[in-house]
Amino acid sequence: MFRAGPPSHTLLRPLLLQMSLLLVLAVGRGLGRASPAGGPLEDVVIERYHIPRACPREVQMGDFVRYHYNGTFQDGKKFDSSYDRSTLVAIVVGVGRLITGMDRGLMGMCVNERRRLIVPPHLGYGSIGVAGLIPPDATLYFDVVLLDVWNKADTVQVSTLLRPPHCPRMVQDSDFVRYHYNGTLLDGTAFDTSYSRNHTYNTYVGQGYIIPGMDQGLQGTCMGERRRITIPPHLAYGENGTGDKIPGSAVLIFDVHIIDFHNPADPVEIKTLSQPPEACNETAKPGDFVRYHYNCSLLDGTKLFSSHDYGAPQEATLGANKVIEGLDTGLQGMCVGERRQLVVPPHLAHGESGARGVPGSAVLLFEVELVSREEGLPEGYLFVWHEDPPANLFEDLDLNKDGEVPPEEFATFIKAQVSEGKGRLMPGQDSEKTIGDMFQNQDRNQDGKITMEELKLKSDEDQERVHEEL
Ligand SMILES: [Ca+2]
Ligand SMILES: [Ca+2]
Repeated sequence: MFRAGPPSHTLLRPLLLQMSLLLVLAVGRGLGRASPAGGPLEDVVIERYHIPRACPREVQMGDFVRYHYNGTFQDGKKFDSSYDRSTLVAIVVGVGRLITGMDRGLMGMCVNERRRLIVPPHLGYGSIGVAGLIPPDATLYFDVVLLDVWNKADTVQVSTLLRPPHCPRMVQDSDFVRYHYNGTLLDGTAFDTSYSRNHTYNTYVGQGYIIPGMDQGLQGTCMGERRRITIPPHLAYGENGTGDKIPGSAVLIFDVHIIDFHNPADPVEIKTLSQPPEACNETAKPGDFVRYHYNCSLLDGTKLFSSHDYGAPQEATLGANKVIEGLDTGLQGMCVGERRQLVVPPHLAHGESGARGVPGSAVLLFEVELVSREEGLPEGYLFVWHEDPPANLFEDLDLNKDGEVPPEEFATFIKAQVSEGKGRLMPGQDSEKTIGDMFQNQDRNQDGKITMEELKLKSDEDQERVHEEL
């Protein structure tokens, strides 16, 4: 019974409000003093018939509680029940908003504890009662179960369930975190879990995208950490609650597991694991054609891809937008034989939407080994001479001296240049295709043969273009 109950309790409320003055008088007369008849007044009788094994907190004066109760008379007849209204009582204890018997009877209670209270009339509705509901001088019997307790002064409580031994970095404001969680009320009722969706919860921290208690509670977590975050309602969903699972004025417990986090300003994190025994003069750079082995996983250890699954190294031309940006960056500057670990944030990997097998916004962990490196050509070039090109290039190309160069002559000549070590083709592409492309470039009228007038070195072309622009 309470004086200022929830709105659903409208019938009883006016009566109870009228009662309050009388009750104050009754209490003032009664407690610990002599009864009008001269004998001592009895106190509320408390029977704790179920005490939960763990009781991290007991109800104190001024705490906010949520509980269910059944109220009966001595003969067992029910006069009131929160169960009938399907709503827990949510109220402050010990400040005179409840009948004194209930204020006292709830003190020291644990969440999920069950009590029977016997409230004598002077701690209930006194010698007047409540018209039509409680007769005068009624002793009241309450069966109470406590489901929630918090205080306006409460802050977010954090307890570490598992902290990884290695924690080089902790979550801070503006980081983007992916985590799993189980959400329960204080009495253990589950209200939500990310595991059922088989998808992490992803959010920025400290930016107001989530409830304030969570924004605070995620601060300082490590990759892989498991943490319990207990949030009072004023830092969660307040008096109104949300949805049909989180009632008003409820304390929320989140057991979170941090999968990964990053900051949108993060670069690729590069760590050399081992260097080749011999000194390395030249390292991989944009344009180079490289072969590398790699293992790719998520930060929680989930394996995603490995070049070892294919039995051959991965191949790529660096700086050509062939691999994700973070990997491209991480391969640059490597010696052949070097091994590196790369931590690649999602904005340099597969972004918010992810890719096949890669969750959205996932940070990727690579272990790479550079197997080989072929010097790239300057941008836009398919073939370069190591020294000056032949003085009479067209004559050299025109093997049968008929004044024109068909594809066969062209290919024969270029291949000879390569095999004699005079020049080289762009690495990383089938040489027939490259030579075909070169021919197409030179056969400017597309008639299948190159003439003396058509033939032009790219370096000369570029030179001309510069002049034209000037
Ligand atoms: Ca010819
Ligand atoms: Ca032509």
